[in-house]
Amino acid sequence: MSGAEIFLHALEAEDARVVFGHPGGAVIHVYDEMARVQPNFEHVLVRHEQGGTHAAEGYAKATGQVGTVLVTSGPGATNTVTGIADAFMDSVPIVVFTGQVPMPLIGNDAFQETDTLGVTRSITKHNYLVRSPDDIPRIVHEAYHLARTGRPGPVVVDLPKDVLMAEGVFQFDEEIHMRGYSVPDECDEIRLRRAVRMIEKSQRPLLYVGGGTINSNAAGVLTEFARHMNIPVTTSLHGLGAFPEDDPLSLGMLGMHGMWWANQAVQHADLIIAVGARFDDRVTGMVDRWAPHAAVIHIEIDKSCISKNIYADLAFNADVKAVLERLRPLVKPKKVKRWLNKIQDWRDECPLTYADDGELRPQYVLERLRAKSGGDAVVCTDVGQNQMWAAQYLKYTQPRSHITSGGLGTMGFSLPAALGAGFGMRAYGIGKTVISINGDGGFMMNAQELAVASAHKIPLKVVIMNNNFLGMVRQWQELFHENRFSHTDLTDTNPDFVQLARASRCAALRAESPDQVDDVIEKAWEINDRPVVMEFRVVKEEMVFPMVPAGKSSDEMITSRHAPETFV
Ligand SMILES: Cc1ncc(C[n+]2csc(CCOP(=O)(O)OP(=O)(O)O)c2C)c(N)n1
Repeated sequence: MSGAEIFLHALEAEDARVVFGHPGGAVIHVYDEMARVQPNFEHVLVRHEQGGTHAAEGYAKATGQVGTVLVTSGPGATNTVTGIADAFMDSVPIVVFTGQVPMPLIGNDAFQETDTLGVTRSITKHNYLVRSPDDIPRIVHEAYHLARTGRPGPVVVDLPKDVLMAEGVFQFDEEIHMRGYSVPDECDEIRLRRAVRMIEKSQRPLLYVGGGTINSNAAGVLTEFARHMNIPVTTSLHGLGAFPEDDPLSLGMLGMHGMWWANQAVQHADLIIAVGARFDDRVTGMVDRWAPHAAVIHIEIDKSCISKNIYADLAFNADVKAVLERLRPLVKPKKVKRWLNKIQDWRDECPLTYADDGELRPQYVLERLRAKSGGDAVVCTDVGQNQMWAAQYLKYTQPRSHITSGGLGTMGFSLPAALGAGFGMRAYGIGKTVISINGDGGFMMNAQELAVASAHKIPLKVVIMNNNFLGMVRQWQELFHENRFSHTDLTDTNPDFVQLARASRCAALRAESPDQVDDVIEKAWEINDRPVVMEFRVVKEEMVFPMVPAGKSSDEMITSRHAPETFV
């Protein structure tokens, strides 16, 4: 059979239920075989390859399975680069198959030739150039294995056109033989005993939980561990949902736009147990002054993250779930009433607030969305203010219920990610509503994928927080650039979002004042045969607070635009 047909069978062997793709010359034989063979996966024709990669990310994050992308060579491949980089930063398991010019033409500046391996080398866990059709099953199998194991991430497989056309045999070997790749498991008795001593000694312990906990499917074990130990939990942006935010031990998110009390807890803790987290600069602010009194235990699958930003006094380079399961029976509950009381005082001192003055504010919209969904939803957020408010005001109680672009901060992520999550819900029979939260700027960056959602009747609830500004940049311009709003005002250039949505065959609703919000949400929840876009015309000048200004430390948070001049 042809390399193209072998490739389709290799995808079936990986149980790739949904493939987000876009055809072109280099992969035309694969698309031809798809029409002929009718493989048992669903191919979704995205309208831009970047959308395809984010859709694969959303699918992967919502289901815990590997996402799959198929594109042509040259521009098809380069259009995936942002999504690949995004998946690399955020540890999302996706495999991207790129067409390539025929092998004899590689290096000739052939039509639609790009050095895809070169371009993606630094943003993939691994990448392959396939040289023979017989190698396809092994390489595809390795690619999925690499993407999902250890610290998950993207893998690229470059498929030259002549390899897809050549004849070969489909031979599938379940076993993986890869030299030089293994998943670390540094969790020995000595480390465990040291961890127990450090936990016993501490009086102000804090769990700092990141997305690695969700990747490791360890949210349940972590929750049980924290409750058993009576240790408060703060999460990074990607850790949201790893620990239920309605639990009294939950402090919510920490970091730049985290909860004031969570950052206070960090600054006063005497022990930080970092679980599947990487001490990103949005978490730590100025590293020299972060958690000055705390010893650090770091549980992390990626060795390169250990002691990179924050020194770990004790490290487990191992799977989060495995370590927590072994540690749990060795530790006794902590008596930390004074510590918990102190945190409660901080909560009371500086709660999250916004003005209640009759204007339509994004925080109110999010509170009403939360009331409607009851937390039983998968929420995909974009980048900017909408992302931070959604992290603050939608309370997450389940793993895989919050999906965002954290590391790369990719505007245009939310809508295609939600599309992928929607397909994931369908493929795995998960009955959750998928909500996509967007700013008006970011929405325009991948708005073309609305048509795909409506074509497939994916009932996304798409929210546009329209402040007619690139809001987060506007916020920085107001705070740090003396109100010079250079190229951030979109008032006269935004489209009519309701018309745009209707032109894409979606339902569309708009609210312009707080009293219209519930009505719009109610109506949106009644529509389940297509996507529905809700435009909320919110005030322009709202800012996200609290905030650690860039380069400041976690105890220098500002809480309003009139707050101390610490940041000037
Ligand atoms: C692809 C990309 N380009 C630029 C930026 C820089 N950036 C970060 S937030 C932001 C403004 C986002 O505006 P909008 O989408 O309207 O959301 P809001 O902040 O108003 O919620 C920009 C331009 C980015 N993160 N990603």
